[in-house]
Amino acid sequence: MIELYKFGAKGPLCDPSPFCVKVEAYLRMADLPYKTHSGIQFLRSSPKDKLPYIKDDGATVSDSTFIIRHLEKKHNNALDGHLCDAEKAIAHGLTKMIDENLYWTVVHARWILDHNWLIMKEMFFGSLAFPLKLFIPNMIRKNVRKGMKKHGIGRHSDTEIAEIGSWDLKCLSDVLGDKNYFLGDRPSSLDAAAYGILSQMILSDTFTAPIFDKARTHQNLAAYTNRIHDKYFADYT
Ligand SMILES: N[C@@H](CCC(=O)N[C@@H](CS)C(=O)NCC(=O)O)C(=O)O
Repeated sequence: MIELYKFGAKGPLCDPSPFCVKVEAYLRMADLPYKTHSGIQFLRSSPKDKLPYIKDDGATVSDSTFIIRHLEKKHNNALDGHLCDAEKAIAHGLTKMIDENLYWTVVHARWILDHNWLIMKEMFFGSLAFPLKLFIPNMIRKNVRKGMKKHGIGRHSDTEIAEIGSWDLKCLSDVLGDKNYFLGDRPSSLDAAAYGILSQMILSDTFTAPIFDKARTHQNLAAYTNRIHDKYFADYT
């Protein structure tokens, strides 16, 4: 049985990490049986110090992209087997846009916008013992800010970061159009990645940000996210 290590459900989201949601959505869309282990402590046992990772028949695979490639290979291209090479290329390109670009606008909205940071602090560090809770959360936030600067996204203003995200959202909305899934009538790994990020932006009302408002203005993306949620994640309300 595949074992998925993740942070753990928050409200309607099976996980606050888009990458953990991506892998879980893949497993559900491909109808592969799995069980989950939830907790921030699994960061310590993760080979790449990040979540998600999986254990599968004695192999440990870390990073959502490697996990999905591993599962596709092992299970006869369960989700992407019906795609032609050009569609596979589109799926790859859009998935990387989501993972490497749009993702950072969610990180920015949650960790950097002050009103959301207050919520994050309570949500993830509220149970820390005194006096750890006085400095650990701020230290981690500082590291996130530093990482964003090194990446480059952190050098833009709040408005510019939201604008960068809005270009990606328009691109997703235009590709989806009025189709059921991004590449037709059947889900592909791109849908797992898209649901991973869009669920964070559209389904949860814990955090508020201009980029989340923007996501909801794309009616096809909002309807799509709710549709995927109802079909594959109805057990999370
Ligand atoms: N490229 C990785 C990214 C995973 C990732 O960034 N996970 C974040 C949560 S969204 C994480 O584990 N952060 C914890 C940390 O950096 O300490 C993937 O696709 O799985």
